[in-house]
Amino acid sequence: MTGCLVLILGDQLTPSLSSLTAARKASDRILMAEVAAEATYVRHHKKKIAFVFSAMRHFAEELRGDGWTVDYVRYDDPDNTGSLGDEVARFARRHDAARVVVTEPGEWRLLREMEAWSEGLGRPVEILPDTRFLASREDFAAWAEGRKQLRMEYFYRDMRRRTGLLMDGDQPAGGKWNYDAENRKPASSDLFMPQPLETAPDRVTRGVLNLVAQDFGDHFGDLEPFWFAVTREQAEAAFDRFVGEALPRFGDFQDAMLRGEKFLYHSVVSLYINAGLLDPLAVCRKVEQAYRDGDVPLNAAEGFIRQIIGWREYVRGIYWLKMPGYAESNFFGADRPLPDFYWSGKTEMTCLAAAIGQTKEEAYAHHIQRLMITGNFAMLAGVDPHEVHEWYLAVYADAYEWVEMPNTLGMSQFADGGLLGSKPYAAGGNYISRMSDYCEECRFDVKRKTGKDACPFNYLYWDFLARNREKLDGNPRLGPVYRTWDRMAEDKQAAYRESAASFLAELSS
Ligand code: FAD
Ligand code: DLZ
Ligand code: SF4
Repeated sequence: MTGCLVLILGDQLTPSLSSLTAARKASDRILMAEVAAEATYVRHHKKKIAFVFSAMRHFAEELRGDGWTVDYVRYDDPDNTGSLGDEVARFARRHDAARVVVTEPGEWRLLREMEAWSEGLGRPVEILPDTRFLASREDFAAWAEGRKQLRMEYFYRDMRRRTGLLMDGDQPAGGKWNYDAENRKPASSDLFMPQPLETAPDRVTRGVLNLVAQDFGDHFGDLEPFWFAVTREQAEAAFDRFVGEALPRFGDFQDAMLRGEKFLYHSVVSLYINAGLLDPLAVCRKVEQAYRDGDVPLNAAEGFIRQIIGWREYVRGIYWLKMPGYAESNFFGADRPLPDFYWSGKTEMTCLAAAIGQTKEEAYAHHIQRLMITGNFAMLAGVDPHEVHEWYLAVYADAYEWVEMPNTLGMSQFADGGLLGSKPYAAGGNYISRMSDYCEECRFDVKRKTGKDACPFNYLYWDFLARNREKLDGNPRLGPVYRTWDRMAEDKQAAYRESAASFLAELSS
């Protein structure tokens, strides 16, 4: 064969992918492989593996229908070597491919592996940029160059100008760049609650579900009911349902949490965008159109678009700018093992039980649950940020390191010392009580500050601040908080710290 072998990864399911656009149907072959190395480098949630494998199988069929020659290696193929590098070697040799072409992966570990492939293969491996992002790695590095602080807000404004999204001439629609202040309303359970579109598993997905049940039965999470979209058309239908039913209230209730309502007004599309089934710019254009048509308010449209062209692009930029060192970040030197209840959901703290419980069921929790419940607790309790990172990478269907790691180590654990956020997202029970109904059915009392029945978030919050004072004292945004602590009577301070010490001792045992 004189052509190329084009490797397509499980999160590269996009017809306009750079490796596909560079390839020729007549002479090149596509390789896709379900491999143990990718399915187990962390113990991914069962639903995540099922989603990736089923979406891969459907995409391979789409490519074949479009005239491509595709070699597809199933997980249970007896000849499957179990790693992408070995599968590439097997097929490159079998077809005597002139070279291997691949779009860069979303994880640093895999990029390093790929860079070493060519030597063993004895043929060139061409790694192309991933053009599915608005800002290339170089664009982000140029933006970051010379800046003292890398604040998302300024990056986001550049992305608005560049895309023209929600711009009226050179001014932001409505006169403001950011409507976040309007997006912090608590929800109440009697509101009409939209649900994400559920896709019934077809024959291909059923086959994958059987495989995952058999080979990944000991991984975290419930496999069924499985309702994720696994093709572009299905994902688009799910997104259209969101725009029609949930988007109008997305902004208002973006930070709210309710018992029994796993999705509220969120889109539940991150897994589709990250796997390549939905195009990030196209979904933003649809949302802008809904605003221009008068179907959704500006705070909803802006809030949604900011998450995608702002946060999503920004965290990817940070990841590639700071890796590999970023993975080692541990600003507070935290070393507590991740509590077992992160895997079982068995805890008397209702907020954590709810967030972890739905994570187990759906491989999904929305942003504030990830940030202010599971993330906040781990940081306050001093859990090793690398254990926290591995947990997030494993349990969510949308998790790939480029997006998960900066969100976890940077935004939620402040392990990068403030590169990504200007202060730690630390909060006591009062915040959770204001934004949710969790505390109404909790064995702990959110109003109590110390003692056995007090909400653990209350004393852990002060203990965290006191324990890490040396590291945080210079942070201007924490000045008022430390002044409050300093004004507290000594016995009250001691009570906070004692309650925290006995809670943490019990947690460790
Ligand atoms: P919506 O609330 O409907 O938001 C719309 C879209 O905006 C999302 O689909 C997503 O594409 C994008 N988005 C929103 N917030 C972020 C963000 N902070 N970073 C990047 N994109 C964002 N997101 C992932 O895609 N993968 C992860 O592995 C991941 N890990 C996270 C870990 C932690 C500790 C935290 C705090 C956040 C993490 N996020 C991650 C960001 C965010 O929580 C999810 O993108 C969001 O909850 C997905 O649900 P949704 O599709 O309903 O989003
Ligand atoms: C997440 C995942 C899983 C579970 N399995 C595979 C697989 O078998 N084959 C594959 O090509 N990709 C898989 N993926 C996605 C990769 O892990 C992902 O491409 C890298 O982590 C880079 O983002
Ligand atoms: Fe969570 Fe505290 Fe509220 Fe219980 S009282 S749900 S532990 S915030």
